[in-house]
Amino acid sequence: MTPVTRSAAVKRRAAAIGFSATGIAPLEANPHAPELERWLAAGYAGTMTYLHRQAEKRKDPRRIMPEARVAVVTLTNYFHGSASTAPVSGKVAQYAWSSDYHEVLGERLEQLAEAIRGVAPGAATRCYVDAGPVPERELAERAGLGWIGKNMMLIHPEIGSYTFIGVVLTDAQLAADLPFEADRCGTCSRCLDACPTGAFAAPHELDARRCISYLTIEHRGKFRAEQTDALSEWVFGCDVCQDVCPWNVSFARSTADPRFAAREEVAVPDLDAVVEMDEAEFDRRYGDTPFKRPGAVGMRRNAAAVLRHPR
Ligand code: B12
Ligand code: SF4
Ligand code: SF4
Repeated sequence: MTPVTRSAAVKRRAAAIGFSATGIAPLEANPHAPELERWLAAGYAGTMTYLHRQAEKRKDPRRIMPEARVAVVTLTNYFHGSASTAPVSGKVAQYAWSSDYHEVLGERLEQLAEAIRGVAPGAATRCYVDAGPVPERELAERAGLGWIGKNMMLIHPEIGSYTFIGVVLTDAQLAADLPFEADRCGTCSRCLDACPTGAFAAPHELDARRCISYLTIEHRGKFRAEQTDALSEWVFGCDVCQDVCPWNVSFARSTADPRFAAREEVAVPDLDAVVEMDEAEFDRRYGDTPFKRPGAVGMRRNAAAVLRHPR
């Protein structure tokens, strides 16, 4: 097999496993390392101190796995339709409406890694999804899967941005794709204008400390009054800067993947019940969902903040 036929076989297998799109990027120094440095120096990472610790590897992903030559990058569509959840109960970002994607995609990436070893016997492989020091959006762009929009999302021209990114790093000899070089945002600035908290300091420059997603998922401890207000009706994550993007309005299609079927108690949680929930009940109900990141303490805080917000 040649590197080209090996790559084609890996992509066919990826489609059969259920990935929406797959591309292959050569592992090279990150051309946007200076932007990452500036972003961190500005303090935009807030308390996500792991991003500082991982910076050297994000700036040069060859340091993550020195023998690796390429990243096999996958997108998985999780869109559930344009309707947001009923604000009466608090909104949840669509990526969290089903069981934890880390587990579903972790299993699928392992199957893909097995397929890579099938076409390149003895190859080393390592799988990542939203974990580890992997610059996932950067690699997806270099694998030809789309461009990084002004809202910092990786946007696929036929699928939109409601996608998870999953990566397999490998030393297998696979032919790489061309990077996606076009910037299809043009003069549009809808995402920047629509952000309810004004979290974008500039295009491609998100001050995470002001982002509802950060506040509801990553922030630990109590909210200050202005943070409580910032949440508005969002109890977990936020989709505003994706909802308004014309590429999603035109191209995003609902997923039919049964592993990402929406679960009502996650998509439309009963906030009064969440506020009252003890750890055991929270684990029983939400232990296998993305809510486990902020945990019972964080979700009780978020729910209380949304309930305080006048509707
Ligand atoms: C930390 C983090 C967050 C933080 C910070 C977000 C941010 N914008 O950086 C918070 C908690 C706020 C967050 C929120 C969300 N996140 Co998040 N997050 C991450 C994580 C773990 C690291 C991202 C990171 O390193 N940020 C630092 C910035 C500086 O780096 P970067 O995002 O890679 O950006 C690069 C480019 O923007 C480029 N760049 C900089 N300037 C310029 C200029 C131009 C012109 C260009 C082209 C590029 C460019 O350089 C940067 C550094 O390489 C990744 C997973 C991962 N391992 O990468 C998921 C990830 C980015 N998140 C994801 C998701 C789904 C979300 C949310 C949509 C969830 C939600 N609905 O609430 C929101 C979206 C908010 C937004 N508009 O970005 C997905 C994105 C999928 C996609 N299609 O893009 C990822 C990839 C996880 C995954 N595996 O699916 N997230
Ligand atoms: S996720 Fe929401 S709060 Fe965060 S940048 Fe996008 S629109 Fe703003
Ligand atoms: S809303 Fe407009 S500017 Fe923002 S990411 Fe989409 S196309 Fe780009």
